[in-house]
Amino acid sequence: MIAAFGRHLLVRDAQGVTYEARPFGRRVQAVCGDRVRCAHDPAHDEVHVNEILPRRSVLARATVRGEAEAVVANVTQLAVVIAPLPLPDPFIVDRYLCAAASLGIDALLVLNKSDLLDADALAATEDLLAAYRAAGYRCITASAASGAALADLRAALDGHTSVFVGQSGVGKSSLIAALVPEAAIATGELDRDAEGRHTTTSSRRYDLDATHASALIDSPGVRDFAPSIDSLEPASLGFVEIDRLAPSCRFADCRHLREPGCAVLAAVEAETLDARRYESYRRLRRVFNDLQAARGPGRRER
Ligand SMILES: Nc1nc2c(ncn2[C@@H]2O[C@H](COP(=O)(O)OP(=O)(O)OP(=O)(O)O)[C@@H](O)[C@H]2O)c(=O)[nH]1
Ligand SMILES: [Mg+2]
Ligand SMILES: [Zn+2]
Repeated sequence: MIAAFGRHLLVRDAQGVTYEARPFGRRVQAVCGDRVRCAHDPAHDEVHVNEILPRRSVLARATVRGEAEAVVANVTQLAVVIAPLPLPDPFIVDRYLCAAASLGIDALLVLNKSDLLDADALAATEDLLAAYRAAGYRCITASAASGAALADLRAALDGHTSVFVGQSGVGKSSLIAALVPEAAIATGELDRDAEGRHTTTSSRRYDLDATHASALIDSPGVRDFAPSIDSLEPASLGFVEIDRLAPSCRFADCRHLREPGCAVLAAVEAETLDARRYESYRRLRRVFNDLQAARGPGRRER
């Protein structure tokens, strides 16, 4: 499925033909990226989406009530986009990386608008990226406007279904438009906000190449993102660099908060673990606990 606008769906078949469709029945809650079974209703000349095929992955956000809400399905990679402007919120980045870890899918950081970076801004953003590089995440500094590093980006997207996520205005749609001519046309006709700016209002999938082996999903920008992290290992919440240190903690069930002999706290102290990433871990624990509590008594972790 390519896109959903409420109950108005856009689907594409194996031959690449696009159809407008409707969900058949209330239980069919398909999201962008879903593989669906459709039927043509000759009486109304409509295409019906009858069934969602099993999902290999589903990126979900947690609602304030602690419930999981599917955002996109069947992605194999999360491309988290940041830019010098709007100013990056690294906590949002960390939450997406946490979601990727919980899904067991790849994650990639893209710093867009490299054409805007003067020497000072470049140093500040490189500092931010250094913590992610140290943790082992792949980072690409690119520009949709100048075309810089788009070949590197394309290579990192090859063979994947990647969803582009991040704050509004970082250039997700612009990057996708620069990579996929079809997307450039689609975004040209999209809705504008009050200030006349283009802004994406629903997720949409594009083939990156003719073989359908690689695809990109554009998604609406967010102000915040709370991953639905039910399945996560509470000991690390997907922070790969904490994962690596945890076996050295004195206690096997160490939460890395104030336990004696904690290797994570020691690494923060020694400045070998990024203090901001560690703060992000603590904040995410609180979010995780609050969401568990919102879902009802008895589910709060310790
Ligand atoms: N200078 C510069 N501007 C860019 C670049 N990429 C995007 N922009 C501009 O940034 C603004 C936002 O770009 P979009 O692609 O709409 O951003 P988005 O992330 O899709 O935003 P939402 O759909 O609201 O989430 C537009 O005015 C773009 O022209 C870039 O590489 N360099
Ligand atoms: Mg957009
Ligand atoms: Zn510890």
